[in-house]
This record gives sequence, C-alpha cells and structure tokens, in this order.
Amino acid sequence: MNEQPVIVSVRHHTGVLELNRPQALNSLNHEMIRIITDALEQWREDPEIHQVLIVSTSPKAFCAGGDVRSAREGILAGDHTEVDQFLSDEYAMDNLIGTYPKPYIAVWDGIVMGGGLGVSSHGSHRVTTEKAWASMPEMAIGYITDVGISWSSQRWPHSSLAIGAFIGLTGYRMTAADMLHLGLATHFVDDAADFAADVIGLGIDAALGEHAISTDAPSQIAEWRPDIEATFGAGSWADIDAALDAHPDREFVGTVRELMKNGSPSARIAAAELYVANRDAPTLRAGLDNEERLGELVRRQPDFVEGIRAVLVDKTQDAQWTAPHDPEEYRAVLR
Ligand code: QUE
Repeated sequence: MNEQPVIVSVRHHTGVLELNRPQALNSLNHEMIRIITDALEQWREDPEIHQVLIVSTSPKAFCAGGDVRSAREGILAGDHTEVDQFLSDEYAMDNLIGTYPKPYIAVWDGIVMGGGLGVSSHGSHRVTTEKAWASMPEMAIGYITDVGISWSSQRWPHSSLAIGAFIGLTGYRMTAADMLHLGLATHFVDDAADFAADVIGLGIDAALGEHAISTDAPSQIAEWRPDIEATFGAGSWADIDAALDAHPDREFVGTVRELMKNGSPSARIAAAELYVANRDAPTLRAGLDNEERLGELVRRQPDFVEGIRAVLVDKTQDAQWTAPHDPEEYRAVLR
C-alpha cells in the first residue's frame, strides 16, 4: 500500500512525480502542493536530475483540479487565511513549473481540469493521448479561471485572447485534437505508460522519437475559430454577451449559451475582466498575481461556496447565484 498523495522518486536521471489520490481524481490538496514544490526545488540545482516527469496513478484522471471541497469547508468555518495560503502556494508552484530550467514533461491520459492544467501545462512538454480531455470549469463553482491559465491560454502557440476567454468562460472540454491544434499539447502518443517508461529509460528526445505520432482527429475549436474570434475577443462580459447576440451563426451561439447556462453570472463578469487584464500582463507571475488578488475577492462572495455545494457536495446542479456584480468591483483589484 502506498498512501502518499504524490509519490516522489528518482529513476536514472529523471525526477518522477506520480499523482496518487485516485479516489479524489487526484484533486490537489495543500499537502500535495507542498510535496511537489519541495521536490522541484530540490531537483532544480541537482546536476544528477536532467528532467522531471509528472504522471498519474489513476487510469481515469491526470488531475481534476484543486481540493475545493476542503476550501469550502475552511471558508464555512470562517478560516479564509488557510484557504488563501493554499491557493497562494498552488500559484507559486505553477510559477515554479512555468520558469523551471529543465525539461518538465507531463503525460495526459484522462481528465485534466483546473489545477491539473496548472501543475502540468506550464512545463516544456505536454504530451497527450486520445483518452485525455481538458477543461477550465470554474464558472460552474462561482470562481475564476486561475492556476495561470487566464494568462497562458491566450499565449499557447495557436491561441488568442478570444480562444482563452472562450475556454475560461464556457468550460468547454478540449479533446486531444483541440489541445494539439492550440499548441496546449505539444505531442501526441498512443500509450502513456510505454511513453513514460521510455522518457525515463531513453530521455525525452529519444522517447518522443520513438512514440510521437500524428492524429487526424478533427478539432472542434479549429472549426469554431472564426466564430470564437468574432465573439469572445470583445472584452468585458457585457461586450461578449452583445457580440453573441449579434453573431449570425445561431447554432454556434446556441451551443456556447448551453455550455454557459449553469455558470455564475458574476464569475463570468470577473473572468472576462481578468482575461483583459492578463492580455497585457508581462509574465506568468504577473498573470498569477492578478488571479490571486481577484480570487481572494471572489472567494469572499457567496457564489463560491454555493457553487461548490451545488456541483461537488450535493451534486444537485441547482446553484442559486447572486445578482450579477458590477465589473468595476473586479477591475479595482486587477493591474
Ligand atoms: C469546477 C472545479 C472543480 C470541479 C468541478 C468544477 C475542481 C475539482 C473537482 C473535482 C472533481 C472530482 C473529484 C474531486 C474534485 O471538480 O476544482 O475531488 O473527485 O477539484 O465544476 O474547479
């Protein structure tokens, strides 16, 4: 039995992180953030460590996000400071990965949501199989697009403000084909375990030479790109909403309205402001700083505990959202 939530090992010259809380789909708690951060800090300057590999022991999930159920309990108990520290430490870990001086290789072979993208997508190699899908589902819990993704999703090699905002505001589930199309995923392989074994045995470049293949699966985001650019790049949520109302492809509009129908209206307003602010933020750290300040504000509003209740505690999908907040309230904490 191995009960560590992250199994840390060194094999040959590879630092290996195995996410190992499968009963919670590897959702990241504070202990896991600390284990990963400590290992990465140790390996950073260690000449014996040539690369870092992060994988999951769960056949279903790479990582389904942050442990927001515990965050809700902390807030209900009146303890915002522990929750603030947890998210602050998680964002610092995301930045450590985004600025890591060695190859950081993530293998996606199942669900990747929220914090799961934070702990993997800021690294140099994001390798996906056909079984993976990824989303930023925070609107459903009355939160904001975070873990650096409101910044980086605008900067993936084939992305834009509009595509980033589309992903954050709709929670759309990206397929492997979508991730490759956007440059969120850098490579596609057939078998995650075989590839990971060769990363350790041969090194990343030789393993990619052995395993990287192409896929001809179509990307829905590629097909929607003109529609997304015409609508989700508009700026504030009010501007995006108006652009959707005016957009001629009503089938596209109906599909995205359906994706957004359960989300918090205030969270959409806050996230749209965050995307605009992070368009001009110079570094991942600056983008995370905006998320951190906005997140501290939004977690103190009622939609956050209510959204987690409806989606993850009671699982009744019946959140009673507050009336939409003024975007100026959110703009005030963004730089
Ligand atoms: C928004 C989120 C999360 C989410 C669903 C959302 C999130 C998260 C989980 C999750 C899912 C399954 C689990 C689990 C957590 O779902 O952050 O422990 O078993 O961790 O709509 O932000």
